[in-house]
Amino acid sequence: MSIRIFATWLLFSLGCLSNCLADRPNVLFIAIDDMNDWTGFLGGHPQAITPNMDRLARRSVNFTNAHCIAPACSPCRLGLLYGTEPFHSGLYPFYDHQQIPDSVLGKYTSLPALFRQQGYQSFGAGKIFHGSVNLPGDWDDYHQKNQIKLTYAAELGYQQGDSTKMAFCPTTNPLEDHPDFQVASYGVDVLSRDHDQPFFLAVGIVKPHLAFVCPEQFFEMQAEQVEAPAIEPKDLTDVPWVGRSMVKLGDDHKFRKAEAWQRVRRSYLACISWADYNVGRLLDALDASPHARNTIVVLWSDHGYHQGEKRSFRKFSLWEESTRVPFLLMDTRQQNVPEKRSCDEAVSLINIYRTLGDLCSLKVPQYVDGQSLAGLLTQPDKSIDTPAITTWGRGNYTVRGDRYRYIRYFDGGEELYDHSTDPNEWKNLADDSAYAAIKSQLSNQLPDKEAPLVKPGIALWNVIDADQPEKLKKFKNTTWPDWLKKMKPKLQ
Ligand SMILES: [Ca+2]
Ligand SMILES: [Ca+2]
Repeated sequence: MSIRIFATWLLFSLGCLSNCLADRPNVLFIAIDDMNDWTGFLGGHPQAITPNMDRLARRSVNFTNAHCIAPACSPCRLGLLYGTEPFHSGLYPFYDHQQIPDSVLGKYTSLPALFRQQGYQSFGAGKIFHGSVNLPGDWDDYHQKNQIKLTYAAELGYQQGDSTKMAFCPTTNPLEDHPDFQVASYGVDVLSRDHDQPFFLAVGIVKPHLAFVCPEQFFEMQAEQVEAPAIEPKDLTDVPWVGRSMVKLGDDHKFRKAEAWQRVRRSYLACISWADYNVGRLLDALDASPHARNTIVVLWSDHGYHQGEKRSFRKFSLWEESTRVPFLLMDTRQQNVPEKRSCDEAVSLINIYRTLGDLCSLKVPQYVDGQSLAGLLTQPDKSIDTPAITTWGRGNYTVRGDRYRYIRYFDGGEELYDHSTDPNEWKNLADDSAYAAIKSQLSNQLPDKEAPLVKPGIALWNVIDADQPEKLKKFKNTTWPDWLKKMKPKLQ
């Protein structure tokens, strides 16, 4: 190639590259921590106050039957950000991002790294991975949080001793002292600037994660009396052992004893409104920015949350309360789209990686699980082929379809629920022969090969799974009546 032809080719290529980049949308990626369906747009609690997320939902495809990859921060985020199911990667338990061996990380490309490698600038703030760390290759810029001590007004809520984690009350600090405010401010700053390259901006909001504390004005918004979710006291009698071992009976017992459930739930709703406020600041900044018509917005929570259902608190289980998550996808390049587009098909967060890759014309590595949901932005009733599987420890899985949930534990224990007649998952139909065909159709979607744990020794402290079957021994010779007798004080 002569120098002149090469120069012409180079100019042409650079011109094409800059044009192609200029056409690519930016991404605002909003991760919320531990937020279940207690939002206005999902209707999981009648007193949820989330005007900002609701307005985003009106302009988005609202996935009303979306489920997490794993019901815990770390494995769900690793699955989503590396695009790999735990049963393919072996990343079942909790790993802080920097704990993962290089031999594993080398096989995968993180979502921010994917964007960086293909012409984007990547900006991150707050909890994106588990453990706010900045690994080489992920971010052009990552906001380091400024830890300011928060003061709790425990007398206006509930606190277990002087625990900084088990606190459910307002703070007395100004808004600016709270990490989520600072993280959103960083996002506002990035959105408000002009950029030479398209950007991938990830903002990780930590509330409503424990402690359930936030500025007092968000408590004042909530009614004093908060409705309890529907709870069946004998719900656990038809749940197999492994499932029962996932229940946080101790928390339920403490909250009952202290008559604190009401204050716990009210604090959770307040923290969701606080998260919503910070989402609103990001949306306002985007609307006022030069990027208002060329940005994809995706909002998701890493898993759901029990608030007393199945006598449990927190996540760490395979039932609807733990797996169902808010998931919104908006493309601001679309104008005059109908409001309230919703997709009711069961869908997993595993699909976010391929979806963003597709919308931003990125080359996605072949290993990545899931499918692109980009087509749903124009056809929300398009079918989704990939099953919504949630993994909790090696060997414990649930698959959610449009009507049924099927659970299978590592030791063969099973549950089956029909959401058309039993939205609370109270009646386990797994042993009913009338449902045998449905059960086998759902169980066929579960993985038949499971990757070994990435790092033996790091296991799930509170989950009995195929890598720690010895934990089940302590239950093996216990009959249900024995267990009930032992647990009776806690089950009152
Ligand atoms: Ca979480
Ligand atoms: Ca039950």
